[in-house]
Amino acid sequence: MSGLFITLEGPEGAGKSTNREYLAECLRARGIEVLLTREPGGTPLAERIRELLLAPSDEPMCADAELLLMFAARAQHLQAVIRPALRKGSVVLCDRFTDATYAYQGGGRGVSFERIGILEDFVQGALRPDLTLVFDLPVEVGLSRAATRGRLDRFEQEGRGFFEAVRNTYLQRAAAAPSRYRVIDAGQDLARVQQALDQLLPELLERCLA
Ligand code: Z5A
Repeated sequence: MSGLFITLEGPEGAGKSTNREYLAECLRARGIEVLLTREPGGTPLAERIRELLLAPSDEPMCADAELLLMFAARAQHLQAVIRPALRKGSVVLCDRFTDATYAYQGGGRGVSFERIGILEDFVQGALRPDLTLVFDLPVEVGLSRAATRGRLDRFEQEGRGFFEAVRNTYLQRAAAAPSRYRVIDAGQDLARVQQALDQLLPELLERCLA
């Protein structure tokens, strides 16, 4: 694979989507081919799985069903979108990936990390993100940003303890592998978050052009 695989992670309302667009513009302005995508989703089939995952329902979804649907969507996304783009040499900027599974299904729902790791190896083989940007912010700030959007999805209906566990899992994973993760303070105003991204750009460009 000759491209670069960058994932954007973080709890609810962290500004991943907003900053994904900003980063893409910065890279494209320097002539770099960028593919923007997201999980769960990124292909028509995976987007249908996303709808199943996010829609509130009277039938509670068990944790294993949720986990397997995440990886089913990911398998399709990898095969149809991510691997072909990386083979072409593009930079793939993906809004959430398997770190989200560790954070939400692992930290949030209590599925063992070992179990998630088995599916990660099965679905991804050796493929892991080259770089992961974790947009970190206090849970209450993220939830208040999300609340301005109206109707809450199935995850957004969870309680504060769930999101604290999600946030802590991201921070623990970042601390355990600092060469892959960069943690960005996403609780600041947007201009400051984007200044922090600007500071990361030289490293990103170096990796893109390597
Ligand atoms: N999920 C999972 O459980 N397991 C998995 O393996 C995967 C996902 C892959 C859908 O993800 C759900 O799937 C997600 C986890 C689960 N559920 N939750 N919760 P998603 O990424 O599509 O959903 P999301 O995290 O809810 O996205 P989001 O809330 O839209 O967050 P965001 O993309 O990080 O934020 P944003 O849309 O860029 O910004 C949110 C608002 O805040 C918006 O009005 C912005 O203008 C504003 N904003 C952004 N930055 C700032 C700053 N710095 N200051 C002030 N306001 C800001």
